[in-house]
Amino acid sequence: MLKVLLIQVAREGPGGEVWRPSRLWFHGVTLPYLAALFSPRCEVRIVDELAEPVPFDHACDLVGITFMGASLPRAMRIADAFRARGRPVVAGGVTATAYAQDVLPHVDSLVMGDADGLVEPLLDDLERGTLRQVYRHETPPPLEDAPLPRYDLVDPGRVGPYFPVEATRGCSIGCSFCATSHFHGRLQRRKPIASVVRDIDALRSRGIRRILFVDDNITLDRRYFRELLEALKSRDVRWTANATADIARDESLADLMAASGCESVSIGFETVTQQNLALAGKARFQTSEYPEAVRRLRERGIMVLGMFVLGLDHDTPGTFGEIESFLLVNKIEMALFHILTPVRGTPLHRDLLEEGRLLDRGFSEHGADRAVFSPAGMSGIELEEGFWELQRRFYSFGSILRRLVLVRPDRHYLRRLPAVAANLYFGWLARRRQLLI
Ligand code: B12
Repeated sequence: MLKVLLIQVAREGPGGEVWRPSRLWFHGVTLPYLAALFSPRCEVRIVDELAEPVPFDHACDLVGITFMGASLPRAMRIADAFRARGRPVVAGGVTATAYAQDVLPHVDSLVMGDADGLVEPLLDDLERGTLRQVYRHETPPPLEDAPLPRYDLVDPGRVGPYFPVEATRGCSIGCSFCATSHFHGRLQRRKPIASVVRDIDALRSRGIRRILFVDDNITLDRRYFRELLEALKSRDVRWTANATADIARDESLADLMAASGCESVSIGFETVTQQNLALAGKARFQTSEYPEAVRRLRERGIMVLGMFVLGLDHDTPGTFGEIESFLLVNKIEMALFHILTPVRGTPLHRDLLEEGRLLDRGFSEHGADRAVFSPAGMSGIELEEGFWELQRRFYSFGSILRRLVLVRPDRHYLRRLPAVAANLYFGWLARRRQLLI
């Protein structure tokens, strides 16, 4: 049997160090899923660098690496190091695909797009010594045969309580800045509900009851989403997922979410300025409907994590305060802010390139706290400073008290209290100007 080592590369700090949290609360399904694709012919070891160091001397026939955003330079150094030890290296994933020309000089092969259906030919070629530079599908493959991820390879002592499950891949909305909706051709593919339930049941049999759906937009096809929720109802799990701001328009759907164990949703609000939404290709949503959406979820005990991108063209130095007050007034439990990153292959990247607004700052700057383009309504410094100030103010003690503690108690009050601990931790990070990962 071939031996394969699969590595998820972490991001480096300014001094080249890798910050390793004591526990990975959330993780992706990439490694366990890839492990399942390789397993029929290989003995697989997976290493998430956020949880353990890279074992450079591990004896294996192939090293597979996956990475996101600012981890690219480190991933390339890791690839070089394995190749220097005589190990062939294959890379894959959204970032590797978007930046293929930067990755190819450092690897033996690159899988662009989904690996489903490409692992067999890759292994055949590896055994024959004829690895190709690029493996890719003409059209994204269906997910009918998606295997059960190798959850057994993940150490629950280091990871969790949330375990990742994938139901769908891709999103058809096509926000101008989103890497994955363009990566998957603005098309959503769905796993059969039976396969999703199989994955969840495999986790339940390991005593895991908390599920993170890693899907870009699991709510897109409402019929499918409802069917999935019906199947979850009897399974006694707690789940969280990405959702869009229109999710609570239909109150019966919100009821079903609560009844199926929905604990929280991450909503891509992106902005509180309607012109920005239009600019980002999300004009079908209305910022004016955000408060009602939050209220409907809140009264059902579903917490909201608001996700925002900063630096859209209608953002000004006043935007940070507007977002903060929206979050305070609506008592939103958590929020993640991200300065826009123009990823190659997205309309945002194309437009900024045409307008001469891209800054040549290197990949290690492609993090949530860096402006790698010239914003329209403020300077890059103002954007970066505004990012930290917003983070610090939102997670300040006063804000936590107003949003989570000194609120009129309802029957879900106690369920929200664990969010206080998460808020305090984020506040501690913000005061040190440190990103979560
Ligand atoms: C879960 C998740 C996380 C988790 C867990 C990460 C982890 N360590 O596992 C957390 C929250 C930690 C995280 C963090 C970040 N993430 Co993230 N994350 C995701 C998310 C939602 C799901 C990943 C997943 O499980 N996908 C399902 C699997 C099955 O699909 P897949 O990974 O694409 O893999 C398939 C193929 O791509 C291919 N493939 C992938 N890798 C490889 C490797 C080899 C060798 C081969 C052969 C094939 C292959 O085969 C797989 C099967 O077909 C994706 C969005 C998405 N839908 O993918 C964003 C996403 C990958 N993240 C992204 C980003 C930007 C980040 C952050 C940089 C955000 C930040 N804070 O700044 C950080 C960086 C973390 C780090 N230090 O590296 C972006 C990447 C965009 C880009 N161009 O770089 C994405 C695409 C989100 C988006 N829409 O923009 N993330």
